[in-house]
Amino acid sequence: MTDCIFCKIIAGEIPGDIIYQDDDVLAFRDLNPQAPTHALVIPKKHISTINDIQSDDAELVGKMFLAAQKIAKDDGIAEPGYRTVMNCNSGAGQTVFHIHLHVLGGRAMSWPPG
Ligand code: DGP
Repeated sequence: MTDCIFCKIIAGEIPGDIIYQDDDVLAFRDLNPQAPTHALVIPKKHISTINDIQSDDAELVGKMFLAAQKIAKDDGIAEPGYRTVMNCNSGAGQTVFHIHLHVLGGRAMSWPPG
Protein backbone atom coordinates (compact mmCIF):
# COMPACT_ATOMS: atom_id res chain seq x y z
CA MET A 1 0.00 0.00 0.00
CA THR A 2 1.64 3.26 -1.12
CA ASP A 3 0.20 5.45 1.64
CA CYS A 4 0.80 3.01 4.51
CA ILE A 5 3.54 4.08 6.93
CA PHE A 6 4.30 0.50 7.98
CA CYS A 7 4.57 -0.63 4.34
CA LYS A 8 7.10 2.19 3.93
CA ILE A 9 9.12 0.85 6.88
CA ILE A 10 9.04 -2.63 5.27
CA ALA A 11 10.24 -1.10 1.98
CA GLY A 12 13.02 0.83 3.76
CA GLU A 13 11.55 4.13 2.59
CA ILE A 14 11.33 5.46 6.14
CA PRO A 15 13.58 4.38 9.00
CA GLY A 16 12.60 1.95 11.69
CA ASP A 17 14.52 0.52 14.64
CA ILE A 18 14.21 -3.02 13.29
CA ILE A 19 14.84 -5.78 15.81
CA TYR A 20 13.62 -8.86 13.93
CA GLN A 21 12.61 -9.88 10.46
CA ASP A 22 12.11 -12.95 8.34
CA ASP A 23 10.37 -13.60 5.03
CA ASP A 24 6.93 -12.93 6.49
CA VAL A 25 7.13 -10.56 9.44
CA LEU A 26 9.03 -7.49 10.60
CA ALA A 27 9.41 -6.10 14.13
CA PHE A 28 10.63 -2.69 15.23
CA ARG A 29 10.58 -0.44 18.29
CA ASP A 30 7.51 1.75 18.73
CA LEU A 31 8.14 5.46 18.06
CA ASN A 32 6.18 6.39 21.19
CA PRO A 33 7.03 3.65 23.71
CA GLN A 34 4.57 2.97 26.52
CA ALA A 35 6.89 0.60 28.40
CA PRO A 36 10.64 -0.14 28.56
CA THR A 37 10.02 -2.76 25.87
CA HIS A 38 7.48 -1.65 23.28
CA ALA A 39 7.87 -3.35 19.94
CA LEU A 40 5.49 -3.73 17.02
CA VAL A 41 5.32 -6.95 15.02
CA ILE A 42 3.79 -6.57 11.57
CA PRO A 43 3.17 -8.88 8.63
CA LYS A 44 5.06 -7.92 5.46
CA LYS A 45 1.76 -8.46 3.65
CA HIS A 46 -0.53 -5.45 4.05
CA ILE A 47 -3.62 -6.32 6.10
CA SER A 48 -5.55 -3.29 7.33
CA THR A 49 -7.34 -4.59 10.43
CA ILE A 50 -8.07 -7.81 12.30
CA ASN A 51 -11.39 -7.81 10.43
CA ASP A 52 -9.48 -8.26 7.16
CA ILE A 53 -7.52 -11.36 8.23
CA GLN A 54 -8.43 -14.35 6.03
CA SER A 55 -8.19 -18.08 6.75
CA ASP A 56 -5.11 -18.19 4.51
CA ASP A 57 -3.41 -15.74 6.89
CA ALA A 58 -3.67 -18.05 9.93
CA GLU A 59 -0.04 -19.21 9.72
CA LEU A 60 1.15 -15.65 9.15
CA VAL A 61 -0.65 -14.42 12.27
CA GLY A 62 0.85 -17.32 14.22
CA LYS A 63 4.31 -16.23 13.03
CA MET A 64 3.62 -12.78 14.45
CA PHE A 65 3.22 -14.36 17.89
CA LEU A 66 6.39 -16.43 17.47
CA ALA A 67 8.25 -13.20 16.67
CA ALA A 68 6.72 -11.57 19.77
CA GLN A 69 7.91 -14.53 21.85
CA LYS A 70 11.45 -14.15 20.49
CA ILE A 71 11.51 -10.41 21.17
CA ALA A 72 10.32 -11.03 24.74
CA LYS A 73 13.09 -13.59 25.27
CA ASP A 74 15.72 -11.32 23.72
CA ASP A 75 14.63 -8.37 25.90
CA GLY A 76 14.53 -10.52 29.07
CA ILE A 77 10.83 -10.02 29.70
CA ALA A 78 9.57 -13.51 28.85
CA GLU A 79 9.65 -14.77 32.42
CA PRO A 80 8.56 -11.63 34.31
CA GLY A 81 5.76 -11.31 31.77
CA TYR A 82 4.66 -9.12 28.94
CA ARG A 83 1.54 -8.11 27.10
CA THR A 84 0.59 -8.41 23.46
CA VAL A 85 -2.14 -6.14 22.12
CA MET A 86 -3.68 -5.71 18.69
CA ASN A 87 -6.19 -2.89 18.43
CA CYS A 88 -8.95 -3.20 15.83
CA ASN A 89 -10.41 0.00 14.38
CA SER A 90 -10.52 3.48 15.83
CA GLY A 91 -12.91 2.64 18.67
CA ALA A 92 -10.20 0.40 20.12
CA GLY A 93 -7.44 2.93 19.46
CA GLN A 94 -6.05 1.69 16.14
CA THR A 95 -4.28 4.59 14.43
CA VAL A 96 -2.18 2.76 11.82
CA PHE A 97 -4.23 0.58 9.50
CA HIS A 98 -1.69 -2.19 8.90
CA ILE A 99 -2.16 -4.82 11.58
CA HIS A 100 0.50 -4.75 14.30
CA LEU A 101 1.01 -6.70 17.47
CA HIS A 102 2.20 -4.49 20.31
CA VAL A 103 4.71 -6.26 22.59
CA LEU A 104 4.91 -4.42 25.91
CA GLY A 105 6.94 -5.29 28.98
CA GLY A 106 9.56 -4.27 31.48
CA ARG A 107 7.10 -2.70 33.90
CA ALA A 108 4.07 -3.80 35.90
CA MET A 109 0.88 -3.99 33.84
CA SER A 110 -2.59 -3.30 35.18
CA TRP A 111 -5.90 -4.72 34.04
CA PRO A 112 -8.31 -3.79 32.54
CA PRO A 113 -6.60 -1.63 29.93
CA GLY A 114 -8.07 1.83 29.35
P1 DGP B 1 -2.19 1.65 17.28
O1 DGP B 1 -2.66 2.81 18.11
O2 DGP B 1 -2.55 0.31 17.90
O3 DGP B 1 -2.59 1.76 15.84
O4 DGP B 1 -0.60 1.74 17.34
C1 DGP B 1 0.18 2.42 16.39
C2 DGP B 1 1.54 2.53 16.97
O5 DGP B 1 2.45 2.82 15.92
C3 DGP B 1 1.71 3.65 18.01
O6 DGP B 1 2.07 3.07 19.25
C4 DGP B 1 2.82 4.53 17.47
C5 DGP B 1 3.46 3.67 16.40
N1 DGP B 1 3.94 4.38 15.25
C6 DGP B 1 3.24 5.20 14.44
N2 DGP B 1 4.01 5.66 13.44
C7 DGP B 1 5.22 5.08 13.63
C8 DGP B 1 6.45 5.16 12.90
O7 DGP B 1 6.60 5.84 11.88
N3 DGP B 1 7.51 4.44 13.39
C9 DGP B 1 7.38 3.67 14.51
N4 DGP B 1 8.46 3.01 14.91
N5 DGP B 1 6.25 3.57 15.21
C10 DGP B 1 5.18 4.28 14.76
